[in-house]
Amino acid sequence: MSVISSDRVRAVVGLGVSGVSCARFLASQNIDFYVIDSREQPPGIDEVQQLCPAEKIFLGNLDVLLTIPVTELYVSPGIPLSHPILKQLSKSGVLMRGDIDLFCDYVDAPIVAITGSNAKSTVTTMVSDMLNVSGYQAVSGGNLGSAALDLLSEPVDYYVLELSSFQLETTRSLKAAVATVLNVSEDHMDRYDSLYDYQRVKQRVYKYCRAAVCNKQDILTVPLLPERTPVSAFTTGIPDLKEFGLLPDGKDLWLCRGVERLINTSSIKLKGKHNYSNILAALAILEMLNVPFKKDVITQYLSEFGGLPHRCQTVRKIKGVTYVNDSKGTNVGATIAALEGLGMNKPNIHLILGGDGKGADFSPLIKPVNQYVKHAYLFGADADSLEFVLGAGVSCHRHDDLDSIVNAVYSFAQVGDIVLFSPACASFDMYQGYTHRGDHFISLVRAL
Ligand code: UMA
Ligand code: ADP
Repeated sequence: MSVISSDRVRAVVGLGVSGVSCARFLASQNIDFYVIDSREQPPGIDEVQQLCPAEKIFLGNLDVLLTIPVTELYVSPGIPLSHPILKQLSKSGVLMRGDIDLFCDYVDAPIVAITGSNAKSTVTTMVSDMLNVSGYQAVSGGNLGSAALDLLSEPVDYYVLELSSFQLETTRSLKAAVATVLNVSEDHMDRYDSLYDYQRVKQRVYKYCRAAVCNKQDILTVPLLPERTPVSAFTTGIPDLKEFGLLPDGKDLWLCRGVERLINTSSIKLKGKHNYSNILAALAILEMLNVPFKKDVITQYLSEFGGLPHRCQTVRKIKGVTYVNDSKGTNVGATIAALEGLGMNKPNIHLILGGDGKGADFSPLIKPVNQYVKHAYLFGADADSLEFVLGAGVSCHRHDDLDSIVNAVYSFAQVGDIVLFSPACASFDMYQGYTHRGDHFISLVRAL
């Protein structure tokens, strides 16, 4: 049963980036709301105190939610819906929504919705950039950059949203013009019961979409949609008709659509098959939006786009050794992609990894590590588990921190080697986030 507007009692739960964006937006629409955060001093409290009367702000725990007559909550992505208070409220009929749902209530331009375990930020950025160079007005945000609601103030042709599984848990009103799940591999296993449970949440992005794009090489991304909904696919293999893929021709490698050659990879700045896959996904999304392919401007763009910071970025070369920062490699799938992207015929990679594994199974790393890695350097909360899994195939060196690893690797590495910092883990055991961790690595390498 839907409640009429005046019966709706709203509460914003969590005062991080997304919670504050909800509070800011509701206040701008003159809609009343409560604010609750389990922390005594949440990050967004100062701003929210300007937006909401003091008697409607509750800090310290979520219990108060059981005593106020709420009908709908805007739950921050960092709070799992399995939280006992939220579960109890949900059972009694309280609607669990999120910032993306609120955004969908007010949005008036088509949405491109992008999720996946890896490559979301890269593909989101490329789609938005490609739309802009093709003559459209597009903005991007969501799990990347600005919160979705903060994008609503300006008129645009397209919103390109990166959506995390956490955001999708509370999203039910999304009707994307094009939706995609780029890939699915284990992540956030400390929050989900199984890979299936996680994949089911990712697949929510497809609900009610007008068109979909999936990864032909990853069955977990394939949508279950009514037959009338068009679905396009990308692959790093040779594509079937109308699919996007790679076509080798002598020494050349082409991005193509079916048999049509679109762009020679030699004119693309980003390297590695995983990056070609990301570009193909972006091109497939543009086609599903009916945006004409402007070869010249897209090729020009791809010849200049060097990727986002902390994703397989070369920091510097010292004495013939290349140092690469991939601090955004926060799960096993990302580190495998980095190894496969950089790996050569003989093992020449010094891999630095460790941190909080979020409950992941590290064993998929064994094969690429044995193939491409000379030495592994381990640190952080899950160093023991990593050594247990990788130790039989490669020499593992344990360290207390990144400083000591960078010093050690400097003395071990030889001309032609690559030092790859791709932790396969989240950073929160030792850092404020992947950016903080990556910046630390960069500063250590620059100081060598
Ligand atoms: N928290 C509490 N009590 C509360 C509310 C939050 O302890 O009452 C804690 C959470 O457990 C979490 C932290 O506060 O540890 C931050 O949670 P949040 O929901 O307040 O996070 P926001 O600041 O709103 O940022 C979120 C996304 N963060 C998460 O999903 C954890 C940001 O993605 C996103 O950019 C932002 O919304 C805007 O949409 C970051 C992220 O790490 C980059 N995302 C994960 C990922 O990419 O793997 C999903
Ligand atoms: P996300 O936003 O999903 O975390 P990013 O674009 O920030 O994605 O990239 C995160 C990590 O995934 C980086 O370490 C990057 O090197 C790696 N990566 C990029 N493309 C792919 C891909 N197609 N498959 C697997 N990993 C990838």
